[in-house]
Amino acid sequence: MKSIVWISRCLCLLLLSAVTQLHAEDGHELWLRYAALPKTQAAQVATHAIDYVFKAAETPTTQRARNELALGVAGLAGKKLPGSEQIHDGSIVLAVAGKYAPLDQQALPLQNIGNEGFVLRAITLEGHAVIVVAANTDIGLLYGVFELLRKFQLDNALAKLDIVSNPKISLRLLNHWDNLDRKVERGYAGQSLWDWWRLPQYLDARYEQYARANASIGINGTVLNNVNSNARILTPAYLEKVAAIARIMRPWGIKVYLSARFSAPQEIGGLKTSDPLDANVQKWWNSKADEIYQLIPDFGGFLVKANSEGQPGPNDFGRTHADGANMLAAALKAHGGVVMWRAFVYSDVNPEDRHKQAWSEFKPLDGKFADNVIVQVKNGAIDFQPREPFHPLFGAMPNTPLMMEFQITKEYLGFATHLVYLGAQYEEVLKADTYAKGAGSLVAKVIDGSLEQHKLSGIAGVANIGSDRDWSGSDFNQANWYAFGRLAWDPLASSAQIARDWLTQTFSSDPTFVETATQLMLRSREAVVDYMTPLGLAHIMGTGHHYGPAPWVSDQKRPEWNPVYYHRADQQGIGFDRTDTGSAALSQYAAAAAQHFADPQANNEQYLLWFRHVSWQYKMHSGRTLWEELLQHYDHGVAEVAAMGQQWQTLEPYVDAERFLKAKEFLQIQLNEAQWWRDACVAYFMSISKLPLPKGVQAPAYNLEYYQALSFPSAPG
Ligand code: BDP
Repeated sequence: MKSIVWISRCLCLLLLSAVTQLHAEDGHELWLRYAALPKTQAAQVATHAIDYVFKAAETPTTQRARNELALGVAGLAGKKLPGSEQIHDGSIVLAVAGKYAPLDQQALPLQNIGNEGFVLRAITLEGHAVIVVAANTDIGLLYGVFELLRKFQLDNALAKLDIVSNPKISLRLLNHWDNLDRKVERGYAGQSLWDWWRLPQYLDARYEQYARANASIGINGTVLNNVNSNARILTPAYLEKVAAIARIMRPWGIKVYLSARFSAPQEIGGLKTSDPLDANVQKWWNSKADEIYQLIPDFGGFLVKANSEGQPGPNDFGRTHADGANMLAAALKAHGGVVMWRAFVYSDVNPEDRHKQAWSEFKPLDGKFADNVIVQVKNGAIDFQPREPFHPLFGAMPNTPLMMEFQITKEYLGFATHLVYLGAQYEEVLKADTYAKGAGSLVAKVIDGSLEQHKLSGIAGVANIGSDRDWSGSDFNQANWYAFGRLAWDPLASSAQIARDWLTQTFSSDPTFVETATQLMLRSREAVVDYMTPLGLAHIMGTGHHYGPAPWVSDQKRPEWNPVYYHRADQQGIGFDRTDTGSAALSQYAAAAAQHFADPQANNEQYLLWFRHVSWQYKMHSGRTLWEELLQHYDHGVAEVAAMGQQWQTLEPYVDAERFLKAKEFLQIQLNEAQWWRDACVAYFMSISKLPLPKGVQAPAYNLEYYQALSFPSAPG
């Protein structure tokens, strides 16, 4: 009997270890693997992490900070951190201000770091060489621990550690476009993480893992449901489920928010109207807010998509966006909640250039929003294209706090399979100069509130997270989630450095690996621009699913849903004239920004066809004609993807087999599809320009009709 038990135990263990191995490197651990460091680095960490001394009140958050520290040091340096009362050389001192007098005498700059910041410093304390992690709050301490663990992996100068850090932006949020049936709009990583059906009784372990991953990069809020929202999320049964998620998020410093459907008073409240000036409607929202805060005392607030793409909104009742936003803001005000009101609006009955419509609608409302409203603006005026000039509303509404909306999920950038590092795109937008108050009025300064001294500031990323084991549909997509969080914390950080950090934490700290893979990631952004939409082209993708090239589409009901609306190619030339001879969208920018975008002398051809309509024979700075240049960019994009594939191939010795192979195969898909984009666009533009291909330029693999006939009825997202 005994031996049977013994044998079955061994079998179980074997099975378990096989399973562990199977899942060992499938991307599930994200950048929090804490894999063993190389010997010398591990030894360094071990000397700086003999034990830890805890000088803070015990809270669910500090518990998590301590666990994380122990977990990290165990993984990285193979060392158990015992935790002790006494300080020694090599102690890590975790302290919250006011809890440990000797540390308070050290004059750490705690008064400058607010509620979420931290100080990490190697100092001598009570005669011992220690590293302190100090903060004003337990959440600051948790962030400090994550940063310390990052430094253990990245830094060789631990004895000189000296970091004072606090987030520049106060609301750092993910936006989930997740529906209640678990479909994710524009999601390519499986189903929604939120298992509404089984909530609140069943709490998937992934909720906590999700919260931990977000906390590790400083994200402090999450909007759980789609902006194309279902009013049911506001019913009591669903609010219970939301409250259950909020309880898991709370210790990690993450607040929960909801997308609110503007017509909810009619749809679930039994009212005849949702007019924001109607007293009964106001009463309904007030009591809805009270009900929510009863369940979720730290509820963050509402995100609203109104009067956009068929969603209900205040315009339906003859009211403005400010009327709508302020009504919701009033309901949340007493509870400390905010309204994030989206500026992504355009209308099919408005003949004005789509680029101009949000500005025209929102600029006149500047200063008319309540003080707990923040207007959420997409990075560009059209829609998350591979490259867009920054949205003209940035810098144009000085009296209203504006927050940034980036897309992390790659709706227009090859979905989950293409390797496109978006950190580079985010950085380009954040560091763009609006010139609103002269040179240096960067978009980053608009959204961190510093340009106009706004207290409320925010940034949101449309999440790429789903139920896939690797969370984001590919390992490299995790980098976009990570980069978003890091840039939300510090919008002027370098995306190249962030890529290095991510690679080190996610794959390997080997310098050859990190340098090569960083180059690969950095070139990926320009590659996608080149093989999809070079020289300022935009929105020439397939209808509905938004995958693959379809510059020929011209049969959609709304003019601005047709790619031909955007490229305006004819036999003479190509591009959207947004100068004064065209739609004059350029005039929505400060003069110096406009000059940067569209002055031929400014030598900025990245945006040429976005702002100008030019002849196919237009002379580019290279000396080539526009036609030749366009072809050159398409070919370059494809060649870049081929080169990325080759670069990845050289990295095989540094990466575990499972993740190596997945990235390799995805890069092959990307190469095939880059070629498809190039060939289809070249075939189409040839048919319009009637120009031959210059010598040496390869003809598309198939004729135009072939590409036009492709269809994708079951595309994901
Ligand atoms: C577009 C997406 C659509 C979203 C919309 C939005 O195609 O699915 O609902 O943006 O942001 O890019 O509201």
